[in-house]
Amino acid sequence: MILKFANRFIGFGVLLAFMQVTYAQGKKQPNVLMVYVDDLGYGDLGLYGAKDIETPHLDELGRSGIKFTNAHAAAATCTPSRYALMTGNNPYRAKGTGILPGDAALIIPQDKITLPKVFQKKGYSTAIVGKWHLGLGNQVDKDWNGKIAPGPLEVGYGYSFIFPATADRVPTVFLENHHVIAADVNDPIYVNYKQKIGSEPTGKENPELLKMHASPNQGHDNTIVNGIGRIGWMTGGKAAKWTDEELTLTFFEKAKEFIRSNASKPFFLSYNATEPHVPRMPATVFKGKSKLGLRGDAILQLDYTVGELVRELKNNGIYENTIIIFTSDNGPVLDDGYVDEAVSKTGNHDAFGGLRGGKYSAFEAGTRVPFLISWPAEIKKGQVSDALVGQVDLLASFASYLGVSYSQDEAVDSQNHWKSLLGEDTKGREYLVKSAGTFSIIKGDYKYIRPNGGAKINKSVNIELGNDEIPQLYNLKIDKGEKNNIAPTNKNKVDELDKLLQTQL
Ligand code: NG6
Ligand code: CA
Repeated sequence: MILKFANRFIGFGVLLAFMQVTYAQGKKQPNVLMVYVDDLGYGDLGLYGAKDIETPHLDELGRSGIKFTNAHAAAATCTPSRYALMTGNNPYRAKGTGILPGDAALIIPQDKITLPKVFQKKGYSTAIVGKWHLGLGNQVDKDWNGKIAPGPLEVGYGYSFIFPATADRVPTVFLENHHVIAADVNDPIYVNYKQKIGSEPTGKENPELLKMHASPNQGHDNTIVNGIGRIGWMTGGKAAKWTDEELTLTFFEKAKEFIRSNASKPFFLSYNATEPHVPRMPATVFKGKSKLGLRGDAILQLDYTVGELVRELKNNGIYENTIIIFTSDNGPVLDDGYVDEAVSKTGNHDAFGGLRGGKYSAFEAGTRVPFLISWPAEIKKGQVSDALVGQVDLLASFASYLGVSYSQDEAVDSQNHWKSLLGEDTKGREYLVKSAGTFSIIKGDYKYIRPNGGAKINKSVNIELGNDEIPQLYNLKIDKGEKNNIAPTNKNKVDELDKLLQTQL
């Protein structure tokens, strides 16, 4: 009895001591809101130089913390970049990390550390709302009408409200945790990426039903949903199919709900916006609001959304101690498969921010993306950082800050750059490897692109891919636009970087 009492007393003492430490430090674990957007360019925000579109909420976010000028996605398309962000491994380390179809199986290993697991290990509530595009289930062939697993819940998220792949791929449905929302046994959903199924109209057979046409030779002419031809075929699920104009409203309401109900405990929320990826079909109230056509309108909607999320944090009194990270999975593209006036209305707007290439490209516009971080309680406002940082580093950086350990071979490419993220270190990485068709490496002022015999231009999207049979070397400090290949006159540097790159593959 006495022993029991003594035990309790000691337990209480420990608790008290712990409370005193926390109290003495005066610090509560910060919340983290990670806004990961789709295909936004280095030049698309006011803060990064855009003049023909106004992005006040995002500019304000950047001004209240740090704007990074040298931050990179691991690849120039969605799936591989997201794979790296989630796993801390560059995408070329695993097979099948290219752009996934909408019926793909999950590609994130369940037995290894992931970015959300870092937070879960510290008792955070974790959630993902928005685009997924990392596969679902154990196989392609799956029952969309029952439980769909594994998925986000099996790799670190406690709550998930997603769409499976991209807005232009079937199935055009939402999944909450393991189930499709509004799935109906009497109208079962079937998905196929090999051949047409069911009798729903397709863009190819019924172009008269389209409200937005596909660009020539760019697919997007399979099953029509909401007047838009998609990639892949789907049948059934009448009640489950989304209306594009409601996508973002649905996502940010879910995100706000999560913020509200977790306001009193630390959380990690991945908000994966779909803008400005195709099909650009924002809420009607945003249509025609920018002078850049629907792509610009979608960016305005994104800016508004981020403003709303910040407002929600403020309303709940947790804005000051929330780290907000904003970045994009890859660079911009104008015509990515639909006739939506992105090209004809772009005018003087330079989504590429003066960089060469674009989405799909090894040139800088493919992977160098806007990257903002704010944390009013800890990060000095108004900073601009040229530190070299990779999205792949978020895993190790947060793990180090939170004191979470994992075996290094689980996330080999992720480095701890916590100090760079806070603006306390201005150098960042020693070097960074990127994979987009061909491999490239940035070290200091130099960027080397390995020779590759692939196509030089993707003609449909009108983007230079960065491929060349000869080595390319650019001095990014004086030639951000990668115009002047100095490889022929800098053989030593080429050799040095080629060797270094080899050690990373
Ligand atoms: C491409 C699609 C493009 C887009 C992209 C994925 C064609 C011709 N183009 O294959 O429209 O969906 O995949 O974009 O099908 S990403 O940002 O999710 O990687
Ligand atoms: Ca993307």
